[in-house]
Amino acid sequence: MECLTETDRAFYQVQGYLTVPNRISPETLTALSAEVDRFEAEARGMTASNERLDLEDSHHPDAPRVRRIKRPDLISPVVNKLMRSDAILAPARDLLGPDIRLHTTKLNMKKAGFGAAIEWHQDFALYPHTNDDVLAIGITLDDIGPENGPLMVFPGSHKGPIHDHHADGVFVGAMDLTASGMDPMDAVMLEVPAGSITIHHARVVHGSALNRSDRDRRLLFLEMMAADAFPIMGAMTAFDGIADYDTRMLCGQPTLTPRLAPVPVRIPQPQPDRNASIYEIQARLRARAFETQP
Ligand SMILES: O=C(O)CCC(=O)C(=O)O
Repeated sequence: MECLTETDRAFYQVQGYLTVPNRISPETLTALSAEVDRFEAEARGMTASNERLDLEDSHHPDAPRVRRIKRPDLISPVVNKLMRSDAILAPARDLLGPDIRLHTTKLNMKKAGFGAAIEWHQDFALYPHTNDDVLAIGITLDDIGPENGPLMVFPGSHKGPIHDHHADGVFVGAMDLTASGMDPMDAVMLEVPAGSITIHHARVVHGSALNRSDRDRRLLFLEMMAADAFPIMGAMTAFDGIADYDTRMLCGQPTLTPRLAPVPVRIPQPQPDRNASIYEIQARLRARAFETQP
């Protein structure tokens, strides 16, 4: 083990999540916040989301509202450096082994007063792989408490089925908790100070509410998997052949031999008609659990 304890790893394996408080240096946190400010400034004057920024439904060119910075590892040197640092990769290796590939990155803003909810879902429903050594590391830019839209997870749900994430015959990236027989009271909130990391297993059921509070909840997600976990047909994982796929190696060695594990899988197809963000596709779910924007 490089940085986690055996107790941490056992907790993650049983519960499907883990928090590691105060893992990110104050200097990195300040640099990340400055990057966020830079991208938010870019949104002024924008009339629609683009390949860099996903805008809130209530965005206005004169009153910019960003809900997500897309692929910040590609447009922010600070994020890219952090993603490749031991602050992130040491705990990742403790849980996934030495060979790790990036799936994607995103910085969900959930700004004070209006930051959008993310409906309950399992990441593995969006991108099923040949084994489930797949997880997301969240880096908290702000203190996270019950009031500002904490990430919520159902402990142990990563050992259960992949739930139905379809509505009206189309994949919507969100599940109806009631239909799946789950009670929101069983979810736990990941409350951690700024500069901490959260880790959640790709099969764990998770979501987060609208941020009505007066405090931002900015959370950078780095999603990754063991290098021998390969996407299954229909997964929302885009790459141009193996050379492109291998550019995503974060550490260790790539392989051409997927490890096949007996994991439950549902194919996230048919997809909605356009390449929309999770916020847009989840809007098709009829039984939404969380309040939408004021
Ligand atoms: O930002 C959050 O609270 C949830 C993020 C998430 O699950 C996602 O973006 O897929």
